[in-house]
Amino acid sequence: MAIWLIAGRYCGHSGGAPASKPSTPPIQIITLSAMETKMNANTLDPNLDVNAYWMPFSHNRYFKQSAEHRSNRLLARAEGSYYWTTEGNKLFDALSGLWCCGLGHRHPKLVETVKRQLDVLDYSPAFQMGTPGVFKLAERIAEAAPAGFEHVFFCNSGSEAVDTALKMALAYHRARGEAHRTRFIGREKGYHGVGFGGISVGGMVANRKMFSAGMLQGVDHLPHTHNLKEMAYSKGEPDWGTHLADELERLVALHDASTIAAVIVEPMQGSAGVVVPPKGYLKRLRDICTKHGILLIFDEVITGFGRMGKPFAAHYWNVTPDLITFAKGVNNGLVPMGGVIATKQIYDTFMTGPEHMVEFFHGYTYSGHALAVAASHAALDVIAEEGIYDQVNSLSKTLEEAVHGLKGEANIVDIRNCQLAAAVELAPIEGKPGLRALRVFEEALKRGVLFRFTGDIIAMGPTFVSTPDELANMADVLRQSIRAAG
Ligand code: PXG
Repeated sequence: MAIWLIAGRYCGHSGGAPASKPSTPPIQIITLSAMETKMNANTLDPNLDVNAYWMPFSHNRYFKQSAEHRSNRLLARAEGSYYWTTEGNKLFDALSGLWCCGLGHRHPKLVETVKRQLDVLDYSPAFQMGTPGVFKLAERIAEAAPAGFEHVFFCNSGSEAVDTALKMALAYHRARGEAHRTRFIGREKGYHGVGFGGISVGGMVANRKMFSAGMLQGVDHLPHTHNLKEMAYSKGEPDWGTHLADELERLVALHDASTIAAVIVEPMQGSAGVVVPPKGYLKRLRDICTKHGILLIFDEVITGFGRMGKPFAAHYWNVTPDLITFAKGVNNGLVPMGGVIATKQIYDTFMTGPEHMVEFFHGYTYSGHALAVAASHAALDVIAEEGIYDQVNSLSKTLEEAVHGLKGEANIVDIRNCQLAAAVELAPIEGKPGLRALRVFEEALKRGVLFRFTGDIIAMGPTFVSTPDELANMADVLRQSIRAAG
């Protein structure tokens, strides 16, 4: 079996992906072992007992109820922009895993790098020790970030990254003698993972109400900017809604700036269903934070490392926060990794007290895990070598045309997009919110596309190595699926 790299860009292997038949001669062929080919074969097990696994953020009962309900939902292998189900069906991956595998699945360079790392060093203690690789990676990530960002703290997920950033904000103010700055401001519909800090600043009611007893105190929320009446069918940033950033001034006036540690927002809200910031909104948040000495945290777990056609959304919107959280794309989802990028000023503020003492009482056993680090080095190499940012910028236009071409279909109430992310919002079936999107999701699986649905929104975040034809086909399958779902 051969893997084709066309003009240096990975497009899948010769085992079946449509992009695998190169129109130009491949510049490199890597042969997979026979054993790997065998391992990738159809692994359908009719006796699989699905009961014990408590699936995260899933309808466990529906999934486990019948084989029909999980048809095409057990994945056996992946390559490039495709998954193969245990039934042997091929699915186009319309969300890059869960927004994390933008470079395509099992990219040969990443796979080889991680395999080589396993032969050299597995785990090394994260505290008071290090590896050359993790220091070098921090340097590379800081270099990729906007000017002023010079330090990187590693963890293992977006949720941990958010909790780390919130702790940094509190401790930073304390170290500066402003321990009274304890409040956080998040945003309605925001998603910042599932730690207690993350759900407290997050704005998703379902993720909050069950755990209300454990919420952080002293958290307020800016209004969300998702308003179909004002902005339905916007291409890119909506014209309406910039004024909603001024709500921050209202909260400052209510509590006094001296009590507020940080504002945290996703530059583009991903989990809420690709809610794109209104023009000038982020800049206005930045200005208000600066005016009042409040830290601005950009949660770039989805927007970091490629999806915006720039290293970070901070570059794309030319707005510089004080802390950036990342995860997912940092190593293409290969090994769990997250982190926080801090400015020199924030880091330096911590560097006080006796030199032999710990400065920041925080960290994880697996901070900077050698495998995650190796995968991330390879991912950063691939992003540069394959011109991923240019590729995303050009594909984004195709995605915009493809999804907005669905306008006019019955049961669609909004279509929106931002760089290589898009969403189609459906009208809910009366009294049964979420059911229409579930039906569309299932119809699309039958037609060979794996979408993400949340509420009645179908979200798309295709891989950076998708082809224009694949994106057009994805939109066409969505059209057919919406029609079939009725
Ligand atoms: N912050 C943001 C902005 C995220 O999008 C997290 C934090 C949490 O990351 P972890 O690694 O702890 O899951 C996320 C995660 C979706 C979807 O369908 C989005 C996420 C995860 C799963 C699904 O949009 N975002």
